Amino acid sequence: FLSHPEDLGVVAVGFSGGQCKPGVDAAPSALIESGLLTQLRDELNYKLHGHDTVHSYTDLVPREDPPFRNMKNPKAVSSVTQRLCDQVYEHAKEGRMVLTLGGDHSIAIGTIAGSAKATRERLGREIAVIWVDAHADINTPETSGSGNVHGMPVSFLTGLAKEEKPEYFGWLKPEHLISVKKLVYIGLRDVDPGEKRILRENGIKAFSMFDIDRYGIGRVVEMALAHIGADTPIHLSFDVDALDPMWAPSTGTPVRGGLTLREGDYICESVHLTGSLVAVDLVEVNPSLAPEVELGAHETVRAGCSLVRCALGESLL
Ligand code: 5AB
Ligand code: MN
Ligand code: MN
Ligand code: MN
Repeated sequence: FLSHPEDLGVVAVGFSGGQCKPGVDAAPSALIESGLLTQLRDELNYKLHGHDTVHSYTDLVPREDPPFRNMKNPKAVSSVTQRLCDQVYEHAKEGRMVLTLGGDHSIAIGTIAGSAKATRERLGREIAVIWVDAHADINTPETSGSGNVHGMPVSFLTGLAKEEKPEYFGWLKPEHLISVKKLVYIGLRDVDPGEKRILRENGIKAFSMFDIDRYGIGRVVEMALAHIGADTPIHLSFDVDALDPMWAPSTGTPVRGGLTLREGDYICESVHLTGSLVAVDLVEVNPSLAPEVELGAHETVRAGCSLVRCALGESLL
């Protein structure tokens, strides 16, 4: 689906307004400093675009941003994701693969909206989304207990949550949205009651940790790919908290009983092998959160780099 598969649009987003813990904004720099982009360039032979800037979008964060429909920092998240949507769109419409380094998971509102729109325009196709996460991130503003937008991106992207006002995600138009039929989850183990209802009522395909224990990661990925169908452009949105805290302790909402690093890498490798990948997000690395900060941050950054390299083809022999 890519007209320039060796070209990689990089969008580094130091944004943390979709949740309340500081630190996740430092992740893109930490990932880059640990050598990720150099490896992509020198070892995987990508031609990088947009890699020189880590965007913090401070100009877009308003001084006053009171809750709206229960959402925290609604104007900031809306305007940052809107800008991000344009940035991802600009890369994707050139036929480049797009890599976004977050930031908290609210940023997927922008990245997926941008790749959905570009793929519609360029190929007349709908994208599929593989959402790898401990959480479903499909709360509506009304079902959310926390008010944190990083727990809501999928509801806005599927149109299950709607808002007219442009400053509160009303900028999302039909061309930005994805179908619930082409969405599939892997790794779930901490889903809110309201989210379970939404998943059930909309028949959304989800593979939880139970399914991974039952079938093994190989069959789960096979079933996930079969669900979206061969020959469909794929956007992979990987929340590092899908991994067990043993591998990724430095993250805002860790949940025990998760994927091993190898299982995470395997998902990324398999998605790469389809040849249908058009965009990847890596989110929720927070280098300042871990029981033993220094060690935990290092391990989490290392895991994040491994996932990205696998998604971009490192394991091809
Ligand atoms: B993450 C929770 N469901 O809505 C909520 O890390 C957690 O992007 C959301 O997956 C976790 O606040 C968001 C309780
Ligand atoms: Mn080219
Ligand atoms: Mn999560
Ligand atoms: Mn998430």
